[in-house]
Amino acid sequence: MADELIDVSADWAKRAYVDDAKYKAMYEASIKDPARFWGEHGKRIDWIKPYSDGAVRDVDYTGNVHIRWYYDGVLNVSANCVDRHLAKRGDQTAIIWEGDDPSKSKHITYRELHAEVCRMANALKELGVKKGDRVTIYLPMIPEAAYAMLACTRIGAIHSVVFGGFSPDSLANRIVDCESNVVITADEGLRGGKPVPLKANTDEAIKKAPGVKKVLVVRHTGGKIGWDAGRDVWWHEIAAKVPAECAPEPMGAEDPLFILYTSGSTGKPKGVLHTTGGYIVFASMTHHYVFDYHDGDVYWCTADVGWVTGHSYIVYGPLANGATTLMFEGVPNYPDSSRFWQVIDKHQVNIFYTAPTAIRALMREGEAPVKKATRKSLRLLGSVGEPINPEAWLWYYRVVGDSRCPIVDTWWQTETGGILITPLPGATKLKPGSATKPFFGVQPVMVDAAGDVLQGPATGNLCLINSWPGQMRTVYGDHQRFIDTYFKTYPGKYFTGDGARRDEDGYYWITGRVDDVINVSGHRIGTAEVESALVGNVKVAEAAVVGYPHDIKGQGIYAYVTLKAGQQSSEDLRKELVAWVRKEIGPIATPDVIQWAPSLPKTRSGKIMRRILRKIAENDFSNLGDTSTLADPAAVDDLVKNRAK
Ligand code: 6R9
Repeated sequence: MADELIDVSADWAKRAYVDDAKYKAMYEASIKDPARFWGEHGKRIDWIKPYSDGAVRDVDYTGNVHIRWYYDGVLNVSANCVDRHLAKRGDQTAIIWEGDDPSKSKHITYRELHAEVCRMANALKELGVKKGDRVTIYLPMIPEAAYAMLACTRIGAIHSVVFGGFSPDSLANRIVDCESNVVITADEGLRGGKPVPLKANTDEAIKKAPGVKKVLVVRHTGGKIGWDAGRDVWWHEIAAKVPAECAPEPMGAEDPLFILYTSGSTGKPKGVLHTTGGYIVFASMTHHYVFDYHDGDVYWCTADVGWVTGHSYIVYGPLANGATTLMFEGVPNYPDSSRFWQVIDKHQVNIFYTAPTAIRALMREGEAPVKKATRKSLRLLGSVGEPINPEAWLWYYRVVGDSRCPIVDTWWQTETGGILITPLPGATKLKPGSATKPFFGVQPVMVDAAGDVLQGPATGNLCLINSWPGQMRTVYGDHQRFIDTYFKTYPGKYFTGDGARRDEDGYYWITGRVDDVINVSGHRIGTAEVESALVGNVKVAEAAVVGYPHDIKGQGIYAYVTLKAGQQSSEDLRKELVAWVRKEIGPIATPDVIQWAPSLPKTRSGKIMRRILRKIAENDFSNLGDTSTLADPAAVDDLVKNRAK
């Protein structure tokens, strides 16, 4: 079943930008002469000073690693996402906002977007923000999040968006790491009818991030908040005073655009740095081809702007293309599990892009909530964030898309800036569960543990050779960590951290992370982060965290905890530790299972044997492998015997 090939209807293919032959020709050209290919496609963006032919591409994956694209060009991202559309589509809707409360929605035209972005840019200038400064954005899914991002790019400030679900501590760490002096937040967010105390969290975070001098606050729910008159500024008050015009700052193509923190296998989250020219070319081009975006289409990506998917495919890609992009504040099951499909009918959505975890959760509710809406406007479906199992894929295809909408299963990462492996609708026959083929310019290779490149059908670690313009340039403030994380394992290649299989048709099947990163509901969590939160509790001596298969979330978080001497395990303590991790990191890191471990299986050199812990968490005791190298083999027996239910 997993290998059945699904073709798109002839009607559908007629409208598509590319067919199979065109994909092959363009792909070949992109690999044969990348500088020429990307030199041509870079022109889809407006440049204040065009890049020269010789400056399209300058990449070295060895030594100190440098990646530069369009490097002598000058441009401004907000001008590309807003100003350049004014003449032709000033009155077209740029953003449809759908509130958490189904009775609340609004349309923002490109002309209105221009005024709001300019006002916010002027407000930031008033607060002392200058070109190159870092601004932290901690906002719910409201249009002001897009205004804030675009306002930063307008004046050349570097934004760092922090997901509204992160705790005050996580927010503080991110503010401190990039040394932002200004935070943009809201009184509260709203999800599923419940308020999220963003301003209170910000106040709490700033106690640990004293460098913050100004907080710009959007009034959203009108909820009660604390106020520091010397520091806090209402957005609506300053907006009423500043002009609705602000000249876009000319930026070098390689000037930083934004930082986005993401979890890795070790240490604290890293600040992934993207730069201006290459990122916007790549976000715009992938949005155009992967979603086959045509003028007038209504496009909806359900991600949060706190993740890279929200950056590239709610804000930058769609707006650079003059699209109508829908921004949804709520959750899939509020007021009920028909919400997504109701919103699709309400706003006549043509292209819908969501995550497998949402599909699996909605699938569990059966077909009735889907059938409550016609979904007639739908033309294309997309998936992102984690592998989609064929069962969920087929349900999405048959039930949601009525077997007439192709699905684009898009594989990519925060680090890649945009989609790298994906079907192109109209060109690529689909296989449920496979991300299929590389996008233009992308050269995946399968590598075995020894670093040898595998040919033909193969299973191995997924690496990329050959850069693409949207690639991250460095880890903010730590270039050595960039080199060590991505280019050391397999010298000369970018290592993704994912495992994959390439089948006999050259299709890629991503199997998931091969490092110590867990993908929970499409969110990356480093096991090291959860462990460090756990051992931060005074009652905990040691902790080891692994992922295990979870029906809805894809992977769940399984924590083995060794208590300090004198501490007694109990249901209350379990709850206390779960609450502790939620407070330290945020609800996305909530451990699903805590198993008390009198001791953890370790090698004689003291390394925790995660392979064994993963097996036990998976309830698979058949092949625990060689335990003879363990310092204390009895530790394993105890864990097996007491495996948590
Ligand atoms: C865009 C995004 C990246 C990790 C990535 C991989 C997993 C994303 C996927 C997928 C299988 C897909 N992933 N898309 N796995 N099929 N279509 O999610 O970025 O949050 O950085 O996560 O997500 O494991 O390495 P990010």
